[in-house]
Amino acid sequence: MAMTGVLRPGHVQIRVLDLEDAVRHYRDVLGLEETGRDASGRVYLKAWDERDHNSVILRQDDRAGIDFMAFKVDSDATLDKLEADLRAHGVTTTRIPAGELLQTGERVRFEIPSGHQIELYARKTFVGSELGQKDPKPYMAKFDKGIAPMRLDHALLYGPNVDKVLEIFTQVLGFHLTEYVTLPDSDVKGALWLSCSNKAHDIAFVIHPEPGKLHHVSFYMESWERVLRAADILASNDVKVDIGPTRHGITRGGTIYAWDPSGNRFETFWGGNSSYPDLPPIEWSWEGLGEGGGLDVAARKMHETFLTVVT
Ligand code: M3P
Ligand code: FE
Repeated sequence: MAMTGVLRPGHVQIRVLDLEDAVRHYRDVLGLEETGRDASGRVYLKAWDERDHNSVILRQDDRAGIDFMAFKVDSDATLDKLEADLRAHGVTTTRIPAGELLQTGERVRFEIPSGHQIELYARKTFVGSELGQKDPKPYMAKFDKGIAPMRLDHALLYGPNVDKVLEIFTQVLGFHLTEYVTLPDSDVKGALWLSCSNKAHDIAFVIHPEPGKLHHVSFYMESWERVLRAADILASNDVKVDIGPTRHGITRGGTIYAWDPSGNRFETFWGGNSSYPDLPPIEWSWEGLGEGGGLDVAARKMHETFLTVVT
């Protein structure tokens, strides 16, 4: 598949209650690399297999949650075109100047009907991975520091108007719907998994009365074995685990959900289906999500925290 338009999740800005506690978590327990700090005090990090300067930005605030999630697009021309397409669809956009985030070009920011701030950008400084671009080794011992995911993978966001969000992502931004859950006794799609790539999902939504909420930010693990190793690291650092290790029926990915020190949920995720835009999406019923193992294949039940604990 030729990848054009929107390429991948590029960065998330996460609000944390105590910056240095959060840095200890994201850098030392999760094992991301700190790549910078800016004048406003925000901390920038990236995972070992990412080549652009940053993918996670931590901002201290008195309220946890997500400020915005951004997607990298393939060119400045695509950025201009998608901005025009969003406006034609009735979405208000604003331009944030290059450099407002370290090593990151101009961003187009817009609010989607679920109350989340989404951004598109075309440029971020290529810093490379420590493995290099020529004849790279597969592995470095230092990648064993912490959980050490390969990359930022996706986020699951909670908010209202999921039907309108589906329209924007599929009709304007070129995503395809990979899986969805219908609400009890209805055809209404209450949860969506959306991909701009060949992955099982790059962003997902669950319907929720309060706008702009974060369910989790997900990091991609190299193997199921590394997810199990993550469970040991979480336990030895007294990190509170929500669910797992188990497998999601939806996406078929291996998973652990756990909480950062501010109560933001994160996921260590491995595997998952491939997706293609020509394939019809997989449908899950509400019972399928719970007892059918959509959420948790091993426990085959709905976990109350899945629907109620968000930041
Ligand atoms: C995911 C996710 C669920 C399946 C989820 C798959 C929640 O990767 O978004 O956590 O049923
Ligand atoms: Fe996830």
